[in-house]
Amino acid sequence: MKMKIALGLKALALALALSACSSGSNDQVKIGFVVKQPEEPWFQDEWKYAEQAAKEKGFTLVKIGAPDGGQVLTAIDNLKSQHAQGFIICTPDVKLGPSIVAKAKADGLKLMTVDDRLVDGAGQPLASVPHMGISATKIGEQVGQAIADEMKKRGWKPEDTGALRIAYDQLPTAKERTDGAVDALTAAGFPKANIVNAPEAKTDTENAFNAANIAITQNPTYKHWVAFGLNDEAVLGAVRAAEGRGFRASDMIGVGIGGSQSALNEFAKPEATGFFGSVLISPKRHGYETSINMYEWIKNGKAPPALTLTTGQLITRDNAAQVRKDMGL
Ligand code: FCA
Repeated sequence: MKMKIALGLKALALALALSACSSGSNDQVKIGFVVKQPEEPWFQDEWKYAEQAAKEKGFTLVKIGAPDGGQVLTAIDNLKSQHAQGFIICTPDVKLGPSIVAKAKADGLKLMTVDDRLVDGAGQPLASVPHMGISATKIGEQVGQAIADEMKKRGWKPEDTGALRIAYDQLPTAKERTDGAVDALTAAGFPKANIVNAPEAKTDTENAFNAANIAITQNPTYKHWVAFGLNDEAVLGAVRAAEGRGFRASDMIGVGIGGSQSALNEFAKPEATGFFGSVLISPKRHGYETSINMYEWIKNGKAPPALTLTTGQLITRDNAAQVRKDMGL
C-alpha cells in the first residue's frame, strides 16, 4: 500500500515536472507583431491570424501599433525589455531599414518583415531580412485587367474615360502594384494620356479621397472614371470622391487590393457602388505563417525563407463570400 502511494506520487511529480517543462519553455517564447496602421482592417486581420498561431503553439504575442519611426524604435526596445526573442514588422517607412536592423541586432531580437520590405540607403531591398510580401506587380496587373474587362462589358469608350492612379510611389510595393495596373490597362488599349496620377500623403481612405478629389476636379471632361491604388482604402477614397462629383456605380469602376472588411462592407451595401472589386490577398498567410516562421526560428533555430511572395484573386460582390471561403478565410 505504502509502496503504491509512493509510486503514484513519483509518477505525479514526474508528470508535473514534464508539463512545467514543456509549457514553461513555450511560455518563454514571446514574439512582437508591429504594424504601421493598426486601425486598418488588413492589419487587424494579420493580428487575428498571428493570435491563432500563438494559441496553437503556446507562445505570447505582443501586438504593437507604430505609425512613425520614433514609435518603431521605442517598440523594439519595449520588446527587448519584455524579454521577447523576435518580432515581425510592417514598418511605417521602409527607409528606416538600416536603423531597424541595427536596433534589432543591438537588442538581440530576431527580425522578419511583412508586407513592406525594408530598403537600404540606396533604396535596394535588405535581402538579409526574411520577408513575406505580395507579388505586387502581378496583383496590380490583375487589377488593371479586371478594370479593362469590366469597361469592355459596359461598352465604355476609352477616350471618354479617365483613370485615377492613387499613388504612393515612395513605397516600392505600392509603386509596383499601381504600375502593374497601368501596364495591364494600357496593354488592353487604354490611352496612357488618360491616366491621372493622384498622389496620396498617407495610405488611408481620407488621404486617397483628397487626392482623388483634386484629380477629378482638374479633369472635368471625362464621362466615366476607373480607379486603382495600393489597397482597398485608396480605391474607397477615390470612389467616395467620385460619388461626391456625381459619378455613381454606373460611371465608376474601382478595383482595390486586400479584400478585407473595407471591401466586404462595400459589397454588403444593398446597392452596388463604384467599388467594383478587389484582389483578395491572404492576411492568414501574412499573419499566421510569419508568426509560425518566427516561432520556429526562435524555438528550433530554423530560419524563415528569405523571400515569400503571395498571390491574390479577384473578388466582386457576386463571388466574395465563396472565394474567401476557398482561401480559408
Ligand atoms: C501594404 C499596404 C496595406 C496592405 C499590405 C499588404 O502595407 O499599406 O494596405 O495592402 O501592404
